[in-house]
Amino acid sequence: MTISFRTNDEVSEALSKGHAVVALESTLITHGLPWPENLETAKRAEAAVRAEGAVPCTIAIIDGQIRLGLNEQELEALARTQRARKVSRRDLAIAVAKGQTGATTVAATMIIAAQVGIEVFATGGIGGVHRGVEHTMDVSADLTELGQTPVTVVCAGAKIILDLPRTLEHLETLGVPVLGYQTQAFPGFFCAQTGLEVDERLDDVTDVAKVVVSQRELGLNTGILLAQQPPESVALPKAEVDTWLQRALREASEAGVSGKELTPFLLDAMARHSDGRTLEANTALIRNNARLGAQLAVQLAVHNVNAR
Ligand code: PSU
Ligand code: MN
Repeated sequence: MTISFRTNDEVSEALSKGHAVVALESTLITHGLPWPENLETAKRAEAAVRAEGAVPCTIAIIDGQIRLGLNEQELEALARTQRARKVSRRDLAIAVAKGQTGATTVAATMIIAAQVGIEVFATGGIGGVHRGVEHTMDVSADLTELGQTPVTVVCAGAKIILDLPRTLEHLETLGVPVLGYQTQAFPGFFCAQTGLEVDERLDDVTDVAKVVVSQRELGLNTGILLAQQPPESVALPKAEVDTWLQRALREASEAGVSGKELTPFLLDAMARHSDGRTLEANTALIRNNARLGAQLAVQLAVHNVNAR
């Protein structure tokens, strides 16, 4: 059996010419956001990448085929389907072998991006160490992947639903640089401030590109986390978010939700409790991260041309 890996023409051409490409994930489309905001957000993230002069590459699995770059119909079909598998590292082989349709998480998107040489990937907020980890051992495979796959993940930090201090500790253990773009504060998804800090604040995309290049040249082979705060106009105060989150966490425990269902359940519950305010913040920060990811990819492409 040969694994089918299909890259669309635009992405193939950009990769072969060394042009800027930004990977985008698909779990946020199928499991992170409701219809129709999910499709709208996916399209606007792609548009934001293009506006900066880079090529967007949304990654998903369609009928067992690993796809890099989706057309409009495919994106819409994915946004509408109820039956996409949430595919992280452990699910990849199963989804491909069984011919399933699947949406790739941060971890799975990183794996696929790295295999074709895409260095930059933009998302909303990464997964991490869950609250109550001492009972559940629930630590997102996103962290493990960041520790072993050389892709820069542009995000608004980690999701506020998580145990953020432990998430940062784990990233440190794994040797993942945590960079703050124009911020010293480590953001928590909808929240600009979490009381935590990044390793290093960088105010200029060219300085971020230099770190990415050094990391590559040193052969360190871990990912890099590039965090920026959510746009000020949509960022939500942590105290308010905490009330919605406590309610969501209680509901999850009453309903016995755990494992891969937990993150989608909490995001959905918080969107309801906040009358859509978390949803508004979520979609805006994804676009914002896509824009920064594209700026970084463009800088890296310039560097690569000069280095030839
Ligand atoms: N970012 C968002 N919404 C999401 C996710 C990220 O704005 O839904 C997804 C990502 O795909 C991430 C996943 O990899 O949530 C984490 O899931 P878990 O905690 O089960 O590892
Ligand atoms: Mn988990």
